[in-house]
Amino acid sequence: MDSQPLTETHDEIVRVLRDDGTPDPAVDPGLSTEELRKLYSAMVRTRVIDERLVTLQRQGRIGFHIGSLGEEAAILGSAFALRERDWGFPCYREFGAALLRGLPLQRFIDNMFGNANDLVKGRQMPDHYTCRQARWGSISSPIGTQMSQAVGFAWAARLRKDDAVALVYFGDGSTSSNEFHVAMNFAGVFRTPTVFFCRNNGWAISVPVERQTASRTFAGKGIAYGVPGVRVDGNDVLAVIAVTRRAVERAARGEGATLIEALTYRVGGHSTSDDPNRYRDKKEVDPWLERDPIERFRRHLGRLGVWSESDEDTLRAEADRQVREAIAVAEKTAPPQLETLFEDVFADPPWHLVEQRAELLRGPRAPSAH
Ligand SMILES: Cc1ncc(C[n+]2csc(CCOP(=O)(O)OP(=O)(O)O)c2C)c(N)n1
Ligand SMILES: [Mg+2]
Repeated sequence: MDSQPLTETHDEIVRVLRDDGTPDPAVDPGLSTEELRKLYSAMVRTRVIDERLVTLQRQGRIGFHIGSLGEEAAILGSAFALRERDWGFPCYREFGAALLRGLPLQRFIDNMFGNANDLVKGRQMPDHYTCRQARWGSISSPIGTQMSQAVGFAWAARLRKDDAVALVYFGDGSTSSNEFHVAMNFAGVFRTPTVFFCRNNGWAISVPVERQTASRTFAGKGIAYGVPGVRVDGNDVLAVIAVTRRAVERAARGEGATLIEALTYRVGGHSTSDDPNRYRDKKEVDPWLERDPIERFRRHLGRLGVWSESDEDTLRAEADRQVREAIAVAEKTAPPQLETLFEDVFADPPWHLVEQRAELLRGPRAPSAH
């Protein structure tokens, strides 16, 4: 695998798990049993948390969630391929990868509630956690912004002779943002150690990929910038690891950026605020349920004899217990103090903010909607 050039045709889709379920030894990243189990557990944990958060939103206990149902292989596999010293620059759909990198579950759930322990002090939407210790960029809602941040980070790392690589996540829709073109161009010219990880999940809210681009592939967009592109089956976690590792190694060697297009599918709505039945035929979803990345990986582990029914039951029960505990703690935590609204911008707040703060604190506090 390592000696093969990155595909130039952009037609080939790299896979490890073949139709008959056996792995292709030429591409298999060769994980140890312990690594396989850890990776699978992280994928299941992500799904369990996702499902619980959707329920919480439906119960009116949190305001919003943006999930990763069906995209766990692309999200977790790519994060798994990073080395500890590398950085991830996420968009809003990769909380599972952040947890794998070391985001504490409680901190994530505190952000979902925007409570007093939320590091962003309840000022952001849910799913906008931050975690520097996991070497993870903080999340901005405007799509694409993280791409120029990742390229800037990677360029700075190169100037400092630090071999850290920056991997940036974005969706198919974000390839139409200014930031994509700016970032790809800079990465191509300066050969920055950046991995562009495009989750092609078929949709950008209600816009299907056919309306997003006339290009045959998203990987092919790299040609214009001198950045090699590669397509990978984004529901095959081992293939995602294989191609991401190659791109990370290539970047660390000083050979520049790679654009990865991971073909996957957004099985759920865009977010809990979206109803995909308004614009998408359910028949389109069914074949993707058959290609569920978690089921597929579990079948592989079962064949290898490294995962049993009882492992599955223990894992799901444990993941469910952990998320419920974190939710119970977060829900009991008070909201941020009102005066925190006035912090973090001015060292010496101007007089009008001092007055507004005093006025706010004189009045009663309105109850939360959640
Ligand atoms: C600059 C900007 N324009 C529009 C939006 C509204 N918006 C939020 S997510 C989204 C779709 C993004 O789709 P994609 O990049 O494919 O990512 P996905 O949600 O499918 O993971 C849009 C248009 C935004 N957040 N920022
Ligand atoms: Mg998309």
